[in-house]
Amino acid sequence: MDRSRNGRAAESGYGEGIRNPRARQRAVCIAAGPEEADLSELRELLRTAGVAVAGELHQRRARPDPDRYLGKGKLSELRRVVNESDANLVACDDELLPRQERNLEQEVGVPVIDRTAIILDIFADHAGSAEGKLQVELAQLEYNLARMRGLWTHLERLGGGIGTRGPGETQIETDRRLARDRIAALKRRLRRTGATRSTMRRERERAHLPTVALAGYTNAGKSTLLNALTGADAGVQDRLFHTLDPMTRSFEIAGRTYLSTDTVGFIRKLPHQLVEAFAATLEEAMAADLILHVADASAPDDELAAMLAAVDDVLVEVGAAERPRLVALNKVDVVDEERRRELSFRHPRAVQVSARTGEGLESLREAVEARFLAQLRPMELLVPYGEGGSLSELHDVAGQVERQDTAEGARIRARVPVGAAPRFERFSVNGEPPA
Ligand SMILES: Nc1nc2c(ncn2[C@@H]2O[C@H](COP(=O)(O)OP(=O)(O)OP(=O)(O)O)[C@@H](O)[C@H]2O)c(=O)[nH]1
Ligand SMILES: [Mg+2]
Repeated sequence: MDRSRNGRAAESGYGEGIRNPRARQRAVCIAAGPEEADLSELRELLRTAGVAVAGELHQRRARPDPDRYLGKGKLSELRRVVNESDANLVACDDELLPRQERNLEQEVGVPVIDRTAIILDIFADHAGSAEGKLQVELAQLEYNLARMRGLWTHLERLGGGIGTRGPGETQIETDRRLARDRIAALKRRLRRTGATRSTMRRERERAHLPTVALAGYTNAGKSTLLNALTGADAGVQDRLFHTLDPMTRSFEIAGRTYLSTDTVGFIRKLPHQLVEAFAATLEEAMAADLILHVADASAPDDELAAMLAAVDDVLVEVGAAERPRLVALNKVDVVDEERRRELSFRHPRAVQVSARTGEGLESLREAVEARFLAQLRPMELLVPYGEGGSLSELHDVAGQVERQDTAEGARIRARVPVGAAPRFERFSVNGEPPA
């Protein structure tokens, strides 16, 4: 629930804890791996999910224990930390195998939830559109089916808190078949909504407007940047995965109209169930002429590098590896001069911007335009006055044009995006199109 939007917390007069049962959940975060884990992102995920963090515990080992995730000794330490901190949940930074999860729960005596389940829960909470809800439900079912638990979380939201939604274990076995049927039905429905979307895309393509997709780590400021560029009013929140549904808005650079799409953010170890469920949406959004990769420049260097790489990975997964890309290092308003210099040294081709203050947006527009200039074809046209429709279309795709009115029609010099050029070919007076 978007608290700021429904404003219920303020009106009800009840504390968060009463209105939101998850506020009473207190989790101990755990991670196991060869390097000391940075659990700040898991904390952020939990904060977004409304769960308090009561403590954390790392274990350095080559790889997690295949049966219990942690080693024997660490397990008793975990029991102690859970007791001492009065936690009622354990949150794991990795996706757990079903048996690791079961064994951990038995050993520690409180519910255990993994990174994937937390992300799925946040997505379920933030999904707004019908399609988004179907996609999240599909991902949750796939995840739950593998663990034979809480299969009907999507139908019966008991509100018992993260990881505890659903009527319990009793019906699970008998419901497996129903779950598979439901998965098949969801896939069918998603294919149908996907078909509607591609119709919409064809409409857009017919307009031949150049498209810019915003991609980036969750919370990097994609929606804020969409708003700054286009004057849209996309929702902005300091929480992870605020945006789930794509939003497309137009903006102008030098009189030429561009379309920009904001969509779901990425994260390290993005659950594959979600990537699959959102694949159609993501593929479509990322099939843009240019991908504007928005990154949070206020993050420390290693974190920034890891986030940039995580986004690149997802782009590969959704088949957008080959698309032209431009990096926008956002939030430079909170970055000092020295760090800015360092950033421009490390990322010489990136544009430093602040979607919040508007700083650097002009350079960003120029950089976007520069990418498209290479894809523009200079054309000299003679458009008869009777072709008013073509003329206004030309203005949309070509922006500023040189125009001279003659007896036969409007003589126009314009730089037309190569995709749109063929439609104006019949008015061309500058001979053969270049090969
Ligand atoms: N200081 C600063 N904060 C920013 C800037 N741009 C965005 N933010 C903040 O960063 C947070 C996330 O911004 P969003 O625009 O919602 O980020 P997003 O990438 O769309 O995030 P998701 O949709 O959740 O993936 C919000 O608190 C914004 O106010 C910026 O240029 N400077
Ligand atoms: Mg957003």
